[in-house]
Formats: sequence, structure tokens, C-alpha cells
Amino acid sequence: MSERIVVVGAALVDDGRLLAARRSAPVELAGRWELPGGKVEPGESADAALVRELREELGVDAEAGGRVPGEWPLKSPYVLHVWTARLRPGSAAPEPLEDHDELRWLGPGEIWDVHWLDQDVPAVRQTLAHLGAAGGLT
Ligand code: 523
Repeated sequence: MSERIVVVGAALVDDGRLLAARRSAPVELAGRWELPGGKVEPGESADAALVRELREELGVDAEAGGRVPGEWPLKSPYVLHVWTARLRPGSAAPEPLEDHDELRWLGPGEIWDVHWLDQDVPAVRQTLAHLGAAGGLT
């Protein structure tokens, strides 16, 4: 009975910067920064969930790139997977519509300027390594 549920986080990159989102809820996570995303629904693909969550939470039209290798444990039964993502041409700029109260685009030297959720730290580190191999946050 230990079926895991995947939560997808987006490494949304635009103009060489990574988007970080500050959670406004629940209270134990509020004020901490995350890769925005959410739970994959039953029957939904991870990349479709990512696009849906980014539309709902940030009002953007995004497309998923590829999965960042790795899996990070969250509160059981959830595990965090990360996918790269980018804005489609003509997308609105992201706004904190739900779950977040502030957004920041972080340049290469600013990634650790925000207080990431503990569980997002290794995921962000792995994401940077992955993006670096692909040409990076340049
Ligand atoms: N995390 C997390 N890091 C991270 C995300 C996207 C989510 O630690 N980058 C955690 C926070 C929650 C759980 O994963 O404990 C589910 O994320 P949430 O609440 O963003 O998922 P939703 O939006 O699918 O949740 P509902 O509000 O229930 O729909």
C-alpha cells in the first residue's frame, strides 16, 4: 500500500533565468521557495500535469522539455520529479495566481538567494547540473 504519487516541479527557464515561486500555503510551507508545480492526477501524464499546473498557478502557456533525472522524497506518499519547461511564444508573463505570493526569475548567480524548501534544494541542485550539461542558464 505504498503506492507513490508523483508531484511535478517545473524548472521554468526563460532568458537564461530560472523561475522560483514563494509558497503562501499551507502554513508549514509558506514563505519558502519552490519549483512551481503540483500533483499528477490519475491517468494524467507528467508533462501534461506540468503544463496544467503552470497554467493554473501562474497563468502561463508553457511547454514541458525533458525530465531532470532523479526523484526526491516528499511527505509520503509523494515524490518530487522535475521537468524543464519554457514559455511558449505569446505566453503571458507568470503571475502568482494561487498557492504563491511572490515570483522571482533567478539568474545564474542568484539561484541560492532564496530560501528553497528543504526538499527542493537537491532537486534544484540536480536541475542546475542538468541544465548546465544542456548549455545551462546562460
Ligand atoms: N511540493 C514540494 N516542492 C515542490 C512542489 C511543486 C510541491 O515540496 N516543488 C510539495 C508541497 C505539497 C505537495 O508537494 O506538500 C503537493 O504540492 P502542491 O500542494 O503544490 O500540489 P497541488 O497544487 O497539486 O495540490 P492541491 O492544492 O492539493 O491541488
